[in-house]
Order: sequence, then structure tokens, then C-alpha cells
Amino acid sequence: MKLYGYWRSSTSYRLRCALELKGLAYENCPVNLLESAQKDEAFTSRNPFATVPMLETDSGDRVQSMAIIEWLDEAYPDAPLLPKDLERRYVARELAYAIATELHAPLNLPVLKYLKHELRQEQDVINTWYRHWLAKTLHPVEKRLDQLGAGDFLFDAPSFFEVVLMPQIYNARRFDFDFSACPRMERIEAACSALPAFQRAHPDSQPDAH
Ligand SMILES: N[C@@H](CCC(=O)N[C@@H](CS)C(=O)NCC(=O)O)C(=O)O
Repeated sequence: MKLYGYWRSSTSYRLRCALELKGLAYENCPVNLLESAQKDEAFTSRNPFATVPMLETDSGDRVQSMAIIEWLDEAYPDAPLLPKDLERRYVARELAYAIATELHAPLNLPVLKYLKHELRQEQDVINTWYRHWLAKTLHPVEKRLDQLGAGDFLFDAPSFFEVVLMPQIYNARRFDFDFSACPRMERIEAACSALPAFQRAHPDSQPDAH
């Protein structure tokens, strides 16, 4: 498989975490978002969304990271990311989709660029915007982790939830988000960071990192 992604893209990062945890081999094909390479005709003819990640597979090009991860888990059932137990599977999806659906859209690069260039907002204001939306979703996720008594991971091992959480934490730290109200999340972050799969998926480990 070939993964078309960008080192700092959180959606590419979440897909790398999934591939690494499942032990699936892939070739890394960087798409430079800063040079708008995702808008080139060669790319959009394969992915009309003009976004990364895109996964080239034997059955075709796959886009939309959450759909790709769910498909990977079905197509390659070894090392499942979604728990077998129905209740746990529900909870993993609840928390993963809270982050994927509520945070990615308002905090994506084109939104931040629009705030800066079209609406002429100062970087401080943009950072406040960013942290506001993070808190609105990460604080309730933390409360759910607390209710569930999460330890090093949501359940026994890193799964669907952690592959979505880790890239969001990485982004949040870039914007100096205050994690003092999120001790359970920080514990999961520390446990995942110690694992080779997450280390290989980390933005700094990518060939296009700079
Ligand atoms: N819902 C999509 C979002 C993908 C997305 O927006 N990716 C960002 C990088 S994290 C991107 O390609 N941005 C470039 C752009 O929007 O022009 C997914 O989960 O794959």
C-alpha cells in the first residue's frame, strides 16, 4: 500500500498509527500541503476531496481517514483496532468520532489561514480560537475516560480511540493547550508514546519532516 500524506497532518498521522499498530507495510509518499500539492490535477483526479491522507490499495484509492481505518480493520482483521465487545466498540467509536468530527473541521489549516488572511486576525486570537474548540471536546472526552476508569489506554491495549487521540494531542501541544484538567489523557499519551508503533507514526519520524 502507498500512503499519500503529510508529516504534520493529523489525519495522515492517525492513519499511520493505525497501519503501524496493525503491522501493515506501506510506502510513504509525501504530499507537500505547504506547496498545495494536494490541489494538483494529478492528485485531485484520484482524490476529488483534495485532502490527505489517501491510501493506494489493491482495491483502489481510499480517502477519508476514518473510513480508511474502519475499512483496514475489516479488510485486515488481525490486530483489531476496534474492540470485539459491542459495548467497548461503541465507546471507542464515541470518543474517536467526537475528536474526529468536532475538532478536525474548525481547526484545519484552511480555516486557520482564512482567520489569518481573510479575517485578518492576530495569531494570538487564532490560538485562543484553537484552544477554545479543543477544550469544548477534549474536556468531555476526559470526563468519559474518568467515568470509564481508563488507565494506560482506554481499554487493555491501544486501539481505534488512541490512533485518533494521539495526533490531536500532538496538535494541541503545538498550540500550548493546558492539559492540567486531562490527567487520564496525559497518561494515555505517555503510554502510547513509549510504543514503537506510535514512535514510527510520529510526525518527526516521517521522511518529509522539517
Ligand atoms: N475528513 C478528512 C479530512 C482530511 C483533511 O482535511 N486533511 C488535511 C490535512 S490534516 C488536508 O489535506 N488539508 C489540506 C486542505 O484542506 O487543503 C479525513 O479525515 O481524511
